[in-house]
Amino acid sequence: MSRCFDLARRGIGAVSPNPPVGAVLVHQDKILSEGFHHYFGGPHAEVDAISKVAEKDRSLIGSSILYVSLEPCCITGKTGPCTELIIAEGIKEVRISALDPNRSVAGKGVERLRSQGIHVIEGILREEGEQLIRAFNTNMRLERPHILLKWAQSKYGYSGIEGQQIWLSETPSSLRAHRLRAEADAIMVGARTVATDDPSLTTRAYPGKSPQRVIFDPNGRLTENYKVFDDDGCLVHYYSLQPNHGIKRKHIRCVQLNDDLHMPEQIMQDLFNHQVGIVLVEGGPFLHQQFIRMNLWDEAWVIRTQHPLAHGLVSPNVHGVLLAKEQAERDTIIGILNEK
Ligand code: AOF
Ligand code: ZN
Repeated sequence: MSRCFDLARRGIGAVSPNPPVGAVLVHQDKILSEGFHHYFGGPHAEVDAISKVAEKDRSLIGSSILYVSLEPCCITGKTGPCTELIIAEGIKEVRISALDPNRSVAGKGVERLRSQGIHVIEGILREEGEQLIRAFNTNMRLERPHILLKWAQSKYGYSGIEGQQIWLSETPSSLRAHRLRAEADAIMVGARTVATDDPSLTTRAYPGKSPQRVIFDPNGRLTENYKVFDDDGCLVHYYSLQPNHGIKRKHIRCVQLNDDLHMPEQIMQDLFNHQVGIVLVEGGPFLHQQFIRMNLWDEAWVIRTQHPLAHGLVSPNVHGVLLAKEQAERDTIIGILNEK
C-alpha cells in the first residue's frame, strides 16, 4: 500500500480536481505491475496497472491481489467504472486504503465488488490514504476548492511593509514554494501584491505545469501591464467589484463580483465551477487575514525565515495540526492543517 501511495504522488499536480491514486497488482508476493492516475480525464490507477501487465503474465491476473490507494469507482465519468474491469479480469482479492468520498461511489464500489464474491479489505493505512486525497475530500465534502495559504515571515513575525517589496526567504525555500505552486491548479493574489511586487506567479524553479492565475482587485484599478496578465498560455481569472474596462485580453476571464456575499467565498465558488480543485493563496497579508477570519482555508504553509524585519505587517496566526516541518538552509517551512 505504501508503494501505491508513492505511485499516486507522481500524479499530484496533474490529476486535480481528481484524487491522486496508485495501484499495484501482486501475484504470490511478486509485483506483476504498477499503475497510477496520471492526469485529469486519463485512465484510472487500476486501469493503468492492469494494462501494464506483460503479455506473458496476463494469465496470472485472475489469481493476483490488487492493491489500490482508493476505493475503485463504480461509475462512468470521463472513464468507465474500475469495478467492472476488476470483475471482468477475474481478480478475486482487492485491498484498499481510503473509501472514495465522492457521493456516487462512497462504499458502493466495495459493495459492487463484494456482490461478485470478491474478497475486499479496506482501511489499510487509512490515515495516510486519506491524507493523500485531502484536497479531493475538501472538494467533495465542501464543494469548493482546497485552499492553501502561503506566506513568509521574518524572525520576529512580520511579513512585509505595506507598499514595499521585501524578499524574506532564502533560495531553497523558494524552491519549495514553487513546488507548492506546481501542485496547485490556481494561484491567487490581491491587487496590492500585484502592484508592489509585480510577481509572475509561474513555477520557474520546479518542473510541472504553471497554474492558472487568480487576481482579486475589488476596486478594479489594475492595468494590463503587470506580469500576471502576460499571455503565457495560462488562464487568468480577474475578479473585481467595479468593472475594469482596461482589462480586455482574450486569455483573461473578467468576473464581476457582487457585494451581498463574502467576496472570497464567491471567488472560490466560481473557481470550483471552473474545475479548480486546489488554490494557493499567496497573499498579501490582507488577503490572508480575510480568508483566516472567515475560516476559509485548509492548509497554511509558513516559511519562517531568519530575516531581521521587526516592524510592518504582522504575519497571520493560525492553529491546526502540524502536517510537515522542513528545513531549507536557514528557513523552516511549516505546513499546518486546519481541523474544521
Ligand atoms: C478510481 N481510480 O485512479 C481515480 C478514481 O471522470 P472519471 O472517470 O475520471 O472519474 C472521476 C472519479 O473517479 C472521481 O471523482 C473519483 O470519485 C474517482 N477517482 N477512482 O477508481 C482512480 N482517480
Ligand atoms: Zn476508477
